[in-house]
Amino acid sequence: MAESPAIDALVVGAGMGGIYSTYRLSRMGFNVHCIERGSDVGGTWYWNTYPGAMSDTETYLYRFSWDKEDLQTYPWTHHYVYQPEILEYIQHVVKRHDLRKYMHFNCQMESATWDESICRWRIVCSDRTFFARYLITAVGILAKVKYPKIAGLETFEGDILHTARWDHNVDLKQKKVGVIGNGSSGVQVMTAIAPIVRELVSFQRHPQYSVPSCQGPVSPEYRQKINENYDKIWESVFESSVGFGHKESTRKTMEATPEERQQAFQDVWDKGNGFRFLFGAFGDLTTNEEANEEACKFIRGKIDEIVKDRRKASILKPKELYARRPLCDSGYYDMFNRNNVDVVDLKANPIKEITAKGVKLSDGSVHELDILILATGFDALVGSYSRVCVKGREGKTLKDHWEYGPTAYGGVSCPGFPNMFLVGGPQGPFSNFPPSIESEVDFIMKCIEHAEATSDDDQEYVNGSRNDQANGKGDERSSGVARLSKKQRRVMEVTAEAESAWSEHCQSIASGSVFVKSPSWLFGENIPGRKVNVGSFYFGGLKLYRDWVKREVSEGFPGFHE
Ligand code: NA7
Repeated sequence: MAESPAIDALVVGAGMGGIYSTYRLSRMGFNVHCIERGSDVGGTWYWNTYPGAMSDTETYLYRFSWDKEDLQTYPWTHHYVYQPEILEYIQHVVKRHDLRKYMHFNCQMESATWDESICRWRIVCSDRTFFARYLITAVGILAKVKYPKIAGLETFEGDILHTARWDHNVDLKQKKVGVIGNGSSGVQVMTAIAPIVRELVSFQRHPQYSVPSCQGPVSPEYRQKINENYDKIWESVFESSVGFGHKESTRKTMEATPEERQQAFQDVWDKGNGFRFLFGAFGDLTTNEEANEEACKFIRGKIDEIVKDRRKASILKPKELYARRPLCDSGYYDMFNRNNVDVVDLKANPIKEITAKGVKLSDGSVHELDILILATGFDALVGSYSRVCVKGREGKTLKDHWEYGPTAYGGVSCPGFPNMFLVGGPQGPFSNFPPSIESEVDFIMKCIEHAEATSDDDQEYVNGSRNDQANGKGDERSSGVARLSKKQRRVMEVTAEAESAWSEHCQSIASGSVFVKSPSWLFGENIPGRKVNVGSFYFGGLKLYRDWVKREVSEGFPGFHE
């Protein structure tokens, strides 16, 4: 196995978080490498290639904010981007900034161990070992696929497809298709394939609230307006709570008259987007159950209007609060008006088993299928870390650290894991993902700059190692590291107290929100046996997160050891 020379930083993952981290570190003059277990860049958008896969952030904001020229010139045609275009955009960014030269594909991190004697992470990968001073894990929040445990699944004789591992060789045309799961992935895949399959059955456990996306082509005038205002637009995104580019209301739902409420909901329904619906009409839908129920009534009313078949409409109408990650769609409810589409209420009639021929329900009925699609989601947040053994100081593992639920200071740092930074880790901001990733990476880079600034004595060593790298010379682990002085071994490591305070802060904000009232992947409740962790995200919003980062930086990183 190849043993790579010691490097300044290793980035794990070449999705949007890993790409931005690699970009920043390379521009800071670091000797950075980026490994990716897939065969190319893209992360989520490399793996999730099912029909209909689309970002529900509007196109102009599903971008990196830091390359204005590219923002203004890169072509896009519709209000939302589908997976192939997102992947192309990501590949384009990597090419434009010449980042591929730092990347190793088909390379999986297997373990990472902090080596106190050399003040570095020893990262063992499938085909090489790195010794890195900084370890940045951008391994994806929704990367570990969740397969359901259903009796007899392996006996099914047709094709089984998971939305996150799509096999494009399987032809859906005129096939009898069943879909288990109706989250974002299920809603998108069903809406996309309904017109081409012979029969489509949605095996639905919890019904979902979904609003129109209002996908459609953009006019040249619209694009020009965006281009002219990009600076202001990003400014307002970073000053907002969820970062989706729409106005966030502060108006209280119950202070409006019933007519005003109806109109306000209708306005955001007409404009489209789940986040706009949840945060744009009123400011208290996620904190006040009575207000939330008003939104529920509105959407249930829409389902009744749209879906003609009363039985289907009744199954599709959620009874719980509107308290999961909001969804939007391109005609999901309307799809059930097609004669070839049906929905089965698994709450009333659960799946008994999967047989060779299809899905057998508890009442004994069997739905014969050619293809079974699993849109059953992910082991979110911690799932990606369960594949690897990360050992920090004194042999403490990340698994030990997360025994009572995943935590990370500002979403990026854990006590006992020096110089390791997580992108998209637990307790990061719950918002539109690209600006959330950028905010975290910006914080991480500030931490690294701070660590470097406190190591002035390093200059000779650091320059030496970089020169060695540039000259293609040997392994500084045996040469350079021996020259390290105590001062040079300063690292960024958060204190246990600071992390617990952050964690309590996350829990207290989440406890005041309706999100915790509905079981979902946000709190790990989709994984049987997993302890529910209400503090798994920071629900304070993007602006407050960034304000907190600014304070942390200006006050000299009080959360970290001296
Ligand atoms: P989600 O949102 O976790 O949805 C998974 C769906 O699969 C959901 O409807 C689940 O029903 C259903 N599910 C999971 N296991 C089973 C079993 N055993 N039986 C029946 N139904 C099951 O994943 P997605 O991929 O759609 O979306 C994840 C995120 O990606 C999304 O929020 C966006 O941020 C992008 P349940 O609701 O648990 O009853």
